[in-house]
Amino acid sequence: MINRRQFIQITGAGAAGLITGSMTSLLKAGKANAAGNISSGFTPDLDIALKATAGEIPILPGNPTGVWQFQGRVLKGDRASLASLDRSYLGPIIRARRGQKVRIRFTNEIADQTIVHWHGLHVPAAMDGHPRLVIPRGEDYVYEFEVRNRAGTYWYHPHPHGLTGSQVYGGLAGLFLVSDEEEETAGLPSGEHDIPLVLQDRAFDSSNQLIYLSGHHMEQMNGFLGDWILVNGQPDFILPVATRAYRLRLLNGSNSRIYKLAWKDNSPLTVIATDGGLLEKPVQRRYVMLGPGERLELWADFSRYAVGSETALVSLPFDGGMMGGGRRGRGMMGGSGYALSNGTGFPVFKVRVNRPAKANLTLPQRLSTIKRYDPADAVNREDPKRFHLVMRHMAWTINGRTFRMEEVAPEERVAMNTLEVWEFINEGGGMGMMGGMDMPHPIHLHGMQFQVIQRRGVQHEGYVDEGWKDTVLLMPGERVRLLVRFGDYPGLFLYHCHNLEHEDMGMMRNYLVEGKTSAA
Ligand SMILES: [Cu+2]
Repeated sequence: MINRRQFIQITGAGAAGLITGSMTSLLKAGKANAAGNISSGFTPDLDIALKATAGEIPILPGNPTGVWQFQGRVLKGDRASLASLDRSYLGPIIRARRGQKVRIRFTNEIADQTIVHWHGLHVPAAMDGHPRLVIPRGEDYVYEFEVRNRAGTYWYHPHPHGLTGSQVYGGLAGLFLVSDEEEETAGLPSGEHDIPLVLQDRAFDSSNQLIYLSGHHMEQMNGFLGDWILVNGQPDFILPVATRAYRLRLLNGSNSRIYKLAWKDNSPLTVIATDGGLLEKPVQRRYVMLGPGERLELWADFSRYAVGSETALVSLPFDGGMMGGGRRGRGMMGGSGYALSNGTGFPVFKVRVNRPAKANLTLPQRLSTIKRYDPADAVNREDPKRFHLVMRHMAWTINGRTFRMEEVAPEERVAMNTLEVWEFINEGGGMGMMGGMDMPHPIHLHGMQFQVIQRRGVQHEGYVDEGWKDTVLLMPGERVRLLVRFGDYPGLFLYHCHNLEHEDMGMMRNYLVEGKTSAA
């Protein structure tokens, strides 16, 4: 498989401007688009131009902040398929229906090489944003895929090896919301009552510019933690609501921060969806854990609040398993001088009940149908594949290995259309382990949604494993068993820690789906 840049190098054209008409048609001629070019056999329902570019945006009072951001434009299809978040560096919200064919013409206008990953979406390997497919500034990569996922809250962000943390931190991330018929008949709040909330933390210097890692190895081993909590790119976020029910779509888009979310008044959270869409029925939790990359959707009914009252979503204190101290900086908690370590409590956003509602919805008792995998159908049901999350030679590894661009170990080979049991183990004790260095690891599998069938070593109740997942959080001492069905797309996909600093250090591996090429 080659991308356009490699093609140009191979053919000796050297620069995009030198591509002749016949070469252009040659580039477009392929029946199956496996190389990021426009494919003649693909008729999109939605055709989008998306670029990663540098910009400036006011975040804190005073100087604007230099950021990177995705900017989009609808070329064909419903203009409402792209929606910008007000005054935010975040990329446009992309809305698509299940079954739609989507083309995204991505252009890289930032200095770094990059590539875009559609987190949670089931797409062919060439469309998944593997780091081997990176493009330099000035190049483009065309994504073409059919949306096959259930309705849900997915997202997109860069995935170049070693640079994902800095690029997401710089502002490159956006939501990808999928709708379908099942969701539409579930009776959920919609329109202005369906609210995306992207949680991220950032650190700023005295002229309001973003500070990332200092370059200290220990800081990267921990993962980046900022002392400002931003919601949809804004500090001190306030959500104005009416006295009625809302659907709140939460994405943890932070590099390494984990949230232990609860309502300020201790009322239980009503969870209606996880990474891969709606649960079968709502579940209640006193609090929920949300690791980097994970999504949760809440049913939040403010009808029992008086107009003029306030509440808040908070992050409760927990043992974050930090390896060292946090960043020094100005704190949002009244300027204590220290940043928020992973596990320090803080308010996430305020809710201000500012108007009465004329009508309300009642919480549906049935949300969707989830087809449960049967562990007995797994090809390795007697012998789960085990993946140990361990530190080795001062680097986070999976089974002692770090990322190599095209390397696939024996246990990382899987067959198309087979169900496997994968177990991730965060129990430390690996080679080179030192005491007190256990850390949480949110593990993300590309290409599909999986089911969590067992957790051991868990000391709390904040997980929502009832629904489809693509990212699963393991706190120190925990192990989790997953049922994973490898689908109909062959090729190289990633699995990795979604602590983006861990990922950039190489806590990422390939898995290879082997089998005959499907027609799709
Ligand atoms: Cu990790």
